[in-house]
Amino acid sequence: MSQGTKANGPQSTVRNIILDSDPGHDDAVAILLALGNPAINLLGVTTIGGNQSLDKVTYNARAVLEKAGATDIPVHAGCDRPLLRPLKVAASVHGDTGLDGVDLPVPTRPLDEGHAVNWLIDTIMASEPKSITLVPTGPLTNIALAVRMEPRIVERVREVVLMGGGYHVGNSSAVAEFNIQTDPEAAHIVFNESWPVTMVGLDLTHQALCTPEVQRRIRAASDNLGPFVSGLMDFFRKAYAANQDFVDPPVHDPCTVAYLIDPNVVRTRRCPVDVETHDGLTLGMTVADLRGPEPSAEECHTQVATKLDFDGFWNLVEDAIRRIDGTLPERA
Ligand SMILES: [Ca+2]
Repeated sequence: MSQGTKANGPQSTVRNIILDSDPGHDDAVAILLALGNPAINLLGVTTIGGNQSLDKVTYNARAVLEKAGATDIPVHAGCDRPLLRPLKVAASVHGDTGLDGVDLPVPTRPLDEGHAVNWLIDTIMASEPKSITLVPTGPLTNIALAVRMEPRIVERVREVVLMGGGYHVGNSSAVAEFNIQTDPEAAHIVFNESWPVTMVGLDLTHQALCTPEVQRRIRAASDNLGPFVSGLMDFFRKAYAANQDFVDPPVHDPCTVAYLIDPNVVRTRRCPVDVETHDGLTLGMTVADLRGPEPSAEECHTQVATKLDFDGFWNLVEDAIRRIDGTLPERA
């Protein structure tokens, strides 16, 4: 499938996005949702050490694009560790490869040259102002470094829609989520820049459960990506049952892309959010101030995702798989 077929003129409502990710089972679904929805134009994937080592997640990103036939999408490798802290990968959730549970195709497209941070800066600065949305679904190290190296990207990016954090829920600790706690200093930088930030956190993504019924539908959607995603979910289901006492696994990362496709699928509330960087009980907590009336966009540049339209979300995922694999039924 070629991304060039998506309408992308000045009047177009198609969103140009860059996925900054650490695939990862749910990152893989986010990539497929971005590829398979006509409202999204995926400009490229940048990678970040997180769920697994940088080398492994970068290979996984390329392999997922290969599986989807999207070898026109560039992949640039980014930082292999957080700004200040050692990387602690999430092998218990994503396995030794980072994408355990499926056979990955060997990527035919070579890894693109150039560090992800340089590519992010160059791509954003060469584009029309406010034409690119950043979608980080891993630790925020690459994005924070890009801001420090070229502060003008803050004005130039349309918005940042990230998976991370939570206002009432944690998973790495009682109050902190994995992506944010992995590099809290980077997250602090990203949340405190003036660009619009939407935090799609655990409060929202724990509603995106891949139930057995959802998984059956996805498996039957096509012969290629249907069984592929279902295989990923088989592993994810066992990992979440063993580690976090979930009956069905929450598929976090594609909720960011779903929000960009249709904000009715992912509801938000505007509120100040900051990140705890002090070591101790609350390291990496995203502190959302939900007191008082909801502030305006002029008063507050951050918002948090609150309520998922479960059926709407999974319809988008199934639809994307069908569109990529060419099994989308013609609609009257
Ligand atoms: Ca991720």
